[in-house]
Amino acid sequence: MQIGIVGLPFSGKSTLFQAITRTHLDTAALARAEAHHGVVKVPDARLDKLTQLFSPKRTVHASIEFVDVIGLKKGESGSTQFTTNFLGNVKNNDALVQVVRVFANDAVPHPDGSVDMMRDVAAFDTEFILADLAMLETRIDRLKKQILKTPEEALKRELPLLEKCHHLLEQEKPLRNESFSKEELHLLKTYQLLTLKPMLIALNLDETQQPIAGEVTAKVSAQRAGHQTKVLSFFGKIDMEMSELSVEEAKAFMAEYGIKESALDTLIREAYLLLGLQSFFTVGEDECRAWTIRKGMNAQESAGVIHSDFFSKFIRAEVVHYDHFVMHDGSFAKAKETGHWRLEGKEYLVKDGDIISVRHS
Ligand SMILES: Nc1nc2c(ncn2[C@@H]2O[C@H](COP(=O)(O)OP(=O)(O)O)[C@@H](O)[C@H]2O)c(=O)[nH]1
Ligand SMILES: [Mg+2]
Repeated sequence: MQIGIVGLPFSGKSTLFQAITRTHLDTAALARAEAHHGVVKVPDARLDKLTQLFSPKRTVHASIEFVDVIGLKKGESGSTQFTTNFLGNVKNNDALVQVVRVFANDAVPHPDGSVDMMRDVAAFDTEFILADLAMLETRIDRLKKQILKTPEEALKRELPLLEKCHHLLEQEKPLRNESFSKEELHLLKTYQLLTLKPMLIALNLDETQQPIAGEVTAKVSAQRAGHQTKVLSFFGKIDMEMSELSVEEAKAFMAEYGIKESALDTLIREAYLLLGLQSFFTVGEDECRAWTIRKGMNAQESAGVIHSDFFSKFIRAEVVHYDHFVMHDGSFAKAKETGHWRLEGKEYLVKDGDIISVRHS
């Protein structure tokens, strides 16, 4: 799972990236025209408890990869240009965090001349919608020609779906806020549509803007939040400074500024849950581990996340939910007696917190 951090130049992408990955990029690294990648551990109290119960040799947290997406440039007209190169970089991500500048900083001029969060949020939707429309038009044309030659069922099913998407986009509706069936989503997967990617709009505020944080977030939410669009705010500069402190220092720092949760925690939590990700666990004396899947993934698909062989050779999954397991003092036998330990087939929809053991051939 990879989450791309996108946003206009000087919105605070690299600042956020450094805060959540707890890395420090020097001036030279920041200036280089390459994307920065960082793997972030997802904090999970349940995994800590399982580790306590099993005392395994190692514990592996779920992780998400964050990428500081680069390539957004200033065009000849002066305004920001969403090049094919940039859009290509965006495509590789499963979800997006869009950093939007709210902070004022005269030393760092906004590329479009003024700070205007609504304009910047709208700009991304518009550009992504246009890119998706252009791609769909090419595909629809090609598909129609193909159908004339070989009227296959699969092609016939795909055409109305692409036309439905095209119609929504023409009405300026990003696809991530619409509902699609599982089959439709599967068909759409190959197209890597930009507006279908879940998006977390992260408003970057200055510490002096704390009093307006709620108001600003609500304003953007009212206009933009949707099925798979979430809005939150953070304090880029403070959060980066905080990520460089020890745990005790960070606590004191947060108390001083009245911050309840760091950007690191808020963002990882929100990105993970709100962008449709969830965890299941595998447990044992060797390893306790949290695995990341998308909501709606079935047992076979989830097994495939552990190992591709587990997908192809899947027979059944032994499942007990974390809550039930803990309720039975971490005993599989007791969970079995009460029917909380079950054997599930391929199609079983894995739940957040399921403890799974895969039976395979
Ligand atoms: N005052 C203030 N400056 C910030 C904040 N976040 C980022 N900056 C500054 O804005 C500039 C651009 O930030 P950077 O993270 O490199 O932006 P990027 O181009 O989106 O990666 C840097 O000089 C940051 O120090 C913030 O919350 N407040
Ligand atoms: Mg940057």
